Amino acid sequence: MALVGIVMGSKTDLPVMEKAAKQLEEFGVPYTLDVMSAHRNPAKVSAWATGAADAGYKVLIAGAGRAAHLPGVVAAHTALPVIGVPCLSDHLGGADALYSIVQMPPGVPVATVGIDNAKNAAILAMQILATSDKDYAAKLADFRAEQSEKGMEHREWSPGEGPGSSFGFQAN
Ligand code: RP5
Repeated sequence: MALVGIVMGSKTDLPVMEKAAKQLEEFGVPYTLDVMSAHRNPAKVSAWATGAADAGYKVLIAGAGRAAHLPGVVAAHTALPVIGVPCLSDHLGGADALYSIVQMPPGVPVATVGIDNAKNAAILAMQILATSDKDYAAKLADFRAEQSEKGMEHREWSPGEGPGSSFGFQAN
C-alpha cells in the first residue's frame, strides 16, 4: 500500500517531481505518482484528496507551477500533511508558485519546500513517516550519516584555512 501520494498539476512538472519519486524509491517508501490539476480537473483532485487517508496514504506531496493552487486545494480536502513543491515556470523565476504555496492563509497549512526542490519534499515525507516507524527512522539516520560524509568530501582546504576560517571555523 502506498504511503506517500505525489501529484502534480501538469505532465510538464514531471522532470521536477520525479526527483521526489526517485528519493522515495531510494528510501524504499511505496508511493504513487499522478497528474491532476486543481483548475483543469477539480473533481478529480477533490475525490483523490478526500479519499487519501482512507486509501492509506500518510503524507501527500503536491507540485505545481504558476498560480500553484494544487497543494492548497489538496490540503483543503484532507487532514494529512501536505508538502508543496513550487515548480519553476518561464515567468517570475518561480516566485509565483512559491508565494502561492507558502502563503496559505492561517488554518490550512502546506509545508513548502524550495523552488523545484522535490527531493526535499521526499525527505520531509520520510521524516514524517519515521516518527512512527523504526525501520524508516533507521534508514533516515543512514541517509543523514552518508550526507554528512559527502559534505566533508568537498573539503580541500587545511585546518585554519579556507571557507569560514576567519570566523574561527576549524576543519577536523
Ligand atoms: C500548472 O501550470 C502546472 O502545475 C504547471 O506547472 C503549469 C503549466 O502547465 P502546462 O501548461 O505546462 O500544462 O497548472
